Amino acid sequence: MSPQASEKLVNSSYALAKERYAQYGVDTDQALAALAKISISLHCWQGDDVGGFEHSEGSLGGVLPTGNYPGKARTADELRQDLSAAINLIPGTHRVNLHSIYAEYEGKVVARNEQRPENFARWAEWAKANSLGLDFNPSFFSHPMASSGFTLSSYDPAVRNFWIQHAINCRKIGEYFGQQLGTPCVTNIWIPDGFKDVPVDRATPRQLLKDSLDQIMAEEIDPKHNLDAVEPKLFGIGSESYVVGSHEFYMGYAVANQILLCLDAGHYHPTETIADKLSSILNFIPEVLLHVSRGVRWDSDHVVLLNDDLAAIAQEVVRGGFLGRVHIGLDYFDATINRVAAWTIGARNMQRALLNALLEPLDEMRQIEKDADFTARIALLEDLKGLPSAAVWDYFCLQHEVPGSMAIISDIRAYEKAELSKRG
Ligand code: RNT
Ligand code: ZN
Repeated sequence: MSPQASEKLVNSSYALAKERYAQYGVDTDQALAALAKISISLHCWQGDDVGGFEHSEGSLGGVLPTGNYPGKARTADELRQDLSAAINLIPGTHRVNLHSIYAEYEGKVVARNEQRPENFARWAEWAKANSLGLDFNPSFFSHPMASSGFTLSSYDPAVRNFWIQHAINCRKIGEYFGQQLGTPCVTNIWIPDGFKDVPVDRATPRQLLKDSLDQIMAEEIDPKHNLDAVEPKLFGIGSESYVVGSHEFYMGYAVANQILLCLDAGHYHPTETIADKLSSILNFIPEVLLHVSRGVRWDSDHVVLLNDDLAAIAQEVVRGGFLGRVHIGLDYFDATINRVAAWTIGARNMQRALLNALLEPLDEMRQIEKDADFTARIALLEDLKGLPSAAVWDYFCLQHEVPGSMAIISDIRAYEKAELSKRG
């Protein structure tokens, strides 16, 4: 089909869809305007399987990328180029989420606990030039000082202090990103600390972690520039029996200190969803960070699908009126498929889930529930699933000058041929 014919089809399909939604009292133009305001934070680590550019020794702390699809980014320039390729296929304005292992040292190696904003100046420049926001993460892995499996909760004060200093520096780097880009950087702390087997003392490591966090957070930083988040986990590979930074631990810490809690969709029991947590937690803390991901059995990090779990997350954010208080980030790493496609498909799925939620006749749904008419509620909710949201999505892509639906794959293949296939 020619581009003109395809554009015509998108326009006429949208006109029909607009009428269908109007029957339910939903204004599709309004939904699209709301969707255009939502930024997704793209996790840079999908581009090189959480490798980073320090090439220092040490395990990933249970984070386990698998696969060997060719073409992964080997340098910061390649990673930025790949990120740009994905961003060009994602409608709207977005953000990039960095880890401290993606610093650029320009030849002279800087210790992990001595990083400074200048080591990220090229990232900030690039983000500014491309109108992107930046988010950040201290990296408590891939380093000899993390080889015991413990960092901020280590019994060894030298190890603890090393990582405390690292996190203090990272908050300053977050502040710098916020100042440079005029949008607050969310700096998120996740540590791998935990025991493979049943521990004797569950209390001391948590007391040590609390004390470390208190030292890290001691300096006040203007929330206009940097926002702090902490990320819990139920279990990891190598920490099956006990994780120091559990959900209760960090929820308590976030509430007590009025910082952000990071909810990673892959960090809970298989039947426990993060969607249900938002409306509870947001009574007690101002904002939340999401790590949208997909757990499959013991792995927490598959590419996000447009499935019921994702729909529920988007519905909770939209129905609860929480769009202004929830920072949406992605967190997964699949090395068995084209990495630009992994970013693009996951981010677009997040947007499609949000669009579906924005296309709901919320007032009517609320009234039905208030009236306790649960029969009408199930009937309406099931009915909505068949409405033509794909036509609205394609129109959104057209508005933002990116390919709609399956059309992304030809751009991804072209980029693979021109760029990724040349990498050794
Ligand atoms: C690990 C956490 C964490 C990491 C990234 C690399 O279980 O989800 O967010 O995935 O920081
Ligand atoms: Zn995460």
